[in-house]
Amino acid sequence: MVKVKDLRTALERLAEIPGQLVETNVEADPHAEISGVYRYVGAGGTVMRPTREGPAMIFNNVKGHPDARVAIGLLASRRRVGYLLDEAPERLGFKLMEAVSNPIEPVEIPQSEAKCQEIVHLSTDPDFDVRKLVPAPTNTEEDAGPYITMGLCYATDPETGEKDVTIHRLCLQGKDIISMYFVPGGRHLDIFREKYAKMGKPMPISVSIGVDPAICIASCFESPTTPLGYNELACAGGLRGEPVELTRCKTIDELCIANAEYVVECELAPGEFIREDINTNTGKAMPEFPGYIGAALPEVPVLKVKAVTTRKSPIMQTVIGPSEEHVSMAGLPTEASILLMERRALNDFVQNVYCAPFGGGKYAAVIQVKKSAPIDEGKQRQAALLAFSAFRELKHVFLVDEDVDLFDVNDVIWAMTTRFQADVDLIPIPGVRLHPLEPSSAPAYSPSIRHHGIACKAIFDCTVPFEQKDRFKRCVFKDLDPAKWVPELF
Ligand SMILES: [Mn+2]
Repeated sequence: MVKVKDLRTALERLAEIPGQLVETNVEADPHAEISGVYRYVGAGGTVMRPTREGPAMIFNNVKGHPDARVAIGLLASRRRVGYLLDEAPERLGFKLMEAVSNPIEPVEIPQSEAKCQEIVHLSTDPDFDVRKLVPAPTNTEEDAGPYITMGLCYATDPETGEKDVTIHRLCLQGKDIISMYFVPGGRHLDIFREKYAKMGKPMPISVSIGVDPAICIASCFESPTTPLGYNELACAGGLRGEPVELTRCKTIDELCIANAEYVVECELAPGEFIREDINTNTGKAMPEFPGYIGAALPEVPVLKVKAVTTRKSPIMQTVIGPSEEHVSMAGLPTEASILLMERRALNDFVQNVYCAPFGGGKYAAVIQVKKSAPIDEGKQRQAALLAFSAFRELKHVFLVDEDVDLFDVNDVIWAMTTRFQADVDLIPIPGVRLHPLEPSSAPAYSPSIRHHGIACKAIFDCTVPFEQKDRFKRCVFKDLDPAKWVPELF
């Protein structure tokens, strides 16, 4: 198998595995068609049905962009992420937990060795237009415009010199103008942005697109697992066992990912804002991970594009917000964050964690525990409380025993059906801050909610009380090797 070190080698590896990658030479319009097609091919996640788990896909013939290709759905399957990170799918949370605990800092390589600068387009060129250079899809016909959905935004704290990398939704608004959305609530780049704004200085940001999938996943870690000052690129280094390579940008004082397909070199203008749907007036931004289209905001910060650099024949990477790809990117770091917290507090009481697709990777976690003695009764609820501390955007925790397959949502709901009584096993936690994109967390929905983005979180304890375990034994079938009868299936 080819070693994965960038987007191209990731695609090469998938091409070696049956059913993991398809290509089309039929022309596709980045305006609504690429996402429209992939919805049927393999988006999954919280996308409206019909959709399914399927292969990743490459569009070789992109309307208006003769030199480019577009890759989508690279991470839209847990099994596929396993192939790309060299790990069994059910162990991915543990692999990320190890990586984030054993980071390897990125290194800088000379520009002459950085593939991302094979071609350089400067914004001082009179023909420069980021919309013509970067084939960013408009995901639905209502969207505010073309969005860079897989851009690794890299910037530096102007006071401490500390670095951060995060993925933000970036809308191409003009020939050298991009709007940048920050979810309110102290995202690390937003803290940097406020510091630059106070100094009245533009903030250099490099946006690297089309990179090693380990970087896309590691960049989705958040506080408290990766607090302010933790460069998530070091976690990507930990995942691969070698450092991420960076190089110096051409026009701004910042580094970018050396093997990226595209780098958009930008400066965030202090005190400048733009209405997100300035070009469409639809009131809509783009499809977001909870499965609904995000509202266009009246005021979002403005990036001034200074240059676009690319590899030769670059491959644009994109994601459908509500797809399984988001579940992988957000959910795996969340699983790792919860596991890390549980290990520290409760040793190995928690067996595994699954941030299931129905929560978009953020809102729902299934936690599997093993009660071995009377003293373990109640520890499962302590485990749930720890999970809420490990990740603040968690809404629902489902607790199951060791004989339930936590990755099989049917098995989890079976546990809820036969091991759960709502009056004693449903634990509501009202008035807790959640996330602005979750639409039921709004005063209009419930009188208990004081502000938009506050929720009644809940624990669903679907575990058997320890002293009653004997009454809840699942049917035991004869242990044998089925391959004797149907070798073609096993
Ligand atoms: Mn961070």
